Amino acid sequence: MQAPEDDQGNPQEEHHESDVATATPDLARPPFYVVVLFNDDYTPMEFVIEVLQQYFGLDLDRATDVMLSVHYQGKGVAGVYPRDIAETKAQQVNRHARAQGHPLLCQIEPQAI
Ligand code: TYC
Repeated sequence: MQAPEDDQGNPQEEHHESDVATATPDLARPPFYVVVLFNDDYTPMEFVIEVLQQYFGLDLDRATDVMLSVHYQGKGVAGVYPRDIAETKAQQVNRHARAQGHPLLCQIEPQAI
């Protein structure tokens, strides 16, 4: 295939959409992560409320709201933190839940822009 030329016959750089999209991948990464709780059929509601109070600093009313939102919607945000803190909190919650015999799942996701 012939290289593209401008109207003077000089070779031209080809530009693709993908070049632009990958030009600054690290700058586009959000620095904050959301800690997400997932619903399941077995973890007691009271346990989830306690987790939200103890690990995420929510008061009883807010913890109850978030727990019910997870229960009905399938997932919900417990908090938003820099990545290291978000990872640590998710690990702590999963370890605590497993130690108490509950399947409660906590994961982190990059914060939506
Ligand atoms: N669905 C659970 C129940 O009915 C309660 C629950 C809420 C579990 C939130 C997990 O992240 C969760 N006991």
